Amino acid sequence: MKTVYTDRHRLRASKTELYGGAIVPPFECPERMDFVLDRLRAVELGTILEPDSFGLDPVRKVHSDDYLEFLETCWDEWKAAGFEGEVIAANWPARRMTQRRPHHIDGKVGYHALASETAIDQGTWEAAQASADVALTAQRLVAGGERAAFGLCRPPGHHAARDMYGGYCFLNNAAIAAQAFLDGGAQRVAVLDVDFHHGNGTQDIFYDRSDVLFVSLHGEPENAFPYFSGYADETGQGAGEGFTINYPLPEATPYDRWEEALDDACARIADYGPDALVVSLGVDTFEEDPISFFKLKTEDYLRYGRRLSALKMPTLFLMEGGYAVAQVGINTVNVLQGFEEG
Ligand code: OKP
Ligand code: ZN
Repeated sequence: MKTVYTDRHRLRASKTELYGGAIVPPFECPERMDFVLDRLRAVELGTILEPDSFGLDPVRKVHSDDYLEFLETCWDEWKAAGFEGEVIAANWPARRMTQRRPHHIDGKVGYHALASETAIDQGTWEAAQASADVALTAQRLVAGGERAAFGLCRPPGHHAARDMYGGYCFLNNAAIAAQAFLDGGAQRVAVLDVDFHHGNGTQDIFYDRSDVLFVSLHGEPENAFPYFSGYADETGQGAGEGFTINYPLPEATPYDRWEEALDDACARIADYGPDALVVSLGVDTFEEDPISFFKLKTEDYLRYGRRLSALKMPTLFLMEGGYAVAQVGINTVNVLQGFEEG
C-alpha cells in the first residue's frame, strides 16, 4: 500500500494546549508522524509519496467561505490586536445568545471554535492545507484503481465541522476526500470513523445527505470529548435520515466488545454498497492512550485491519488521532498490514 506524506505538517507546531486548567505541550505533536514513518519503513509497507497541490476548490465543497477566510487570517489579526500568546478561544455564542459573527478577532475565534484546547499558531493554516492535500492525493490513488492507500495526515480532521475547528482539527480531511470521490463519479461513499473520539465534524458535514454514510465507534459522549455529539439517536436528518450511525461505547471497552460494534458497522456499510470506503484511522483506542479510555492492544489493530479488508472495497485510510506517541506507529501500521494480509 502506498502512503502519502509531507514534512509540511511540522508547520503546525503550537506550543500550548488547555488541559485540566493548565497550559501543557499539545498531545497532538509533530513527533507522532516520525513514529508512523519509522514503522512504515521498518515493515516496508510500500512507497511513500509527496502530495500534489489541489488548492482550495475541493476544500470549499465542505467548508464555508467565512470559515476558510478566518483560518487564513486569524493569526495575523490576533497579533495585530496586540495579543501575546497563540490563538485560543475564550468566548462563545452560548445558549440563547445571538449567532451573528463578530468583527473583533477575539469574538470571531469563539464563533469558529467548538472547543478551547486547540491553539492556532503561525503555521497552522499552511499545515492544515498540506494535510488536506495529503488526503486528496491518496484519494486520487484509490479513485485511480489502487485497492487502498494511506494518507498520513497531520493535523487530523474529523472534528472540523463546516465552519468550526477544535479537537486538534481544522480541515476535515475525511470529508474533503469523501466529497472528492463523489465529484469523481462515485454514487455513494462510506466513512468509517474508528478514532476513539466521535467524528462530530464529519457527521455535521454530511448529516442531511444520503450520498455519504457516516459510521462511528467512539467513547460515549456522557464521558468523552466532544461531549455534545455522538449519541446513538443521532441518525441523520431530512434526506440524510438513517445515513449516520453511531456506536457510543463505555469506559474500559475491551477489543471483543469493540469488535462487536465494528462487525455491526461493517454489515451496515456492506448493505449500503458504497463505491469507496474512507477510514478515519485514529489509534487513540489503545489501552495506553493518555487521553482516552478504551482497552485495545497492539495485536488487535492487526485483527481489525483484516476485518476491514473483508469488506472488499476500495479503501482510503486517513490518519486521525493517537497520543501514546511511541506506539502510534506500530498500532497504525498494524491496521494497514492486517488489511493487506486480509
Ligand atoms: C482529537 B482526535 C481529554 C480532553 C481531550 C481534545 C481531544 C481531541 C482529540 N480529557 N480534548 O479525535 O484524536
Ligand atoms: Zn481521537
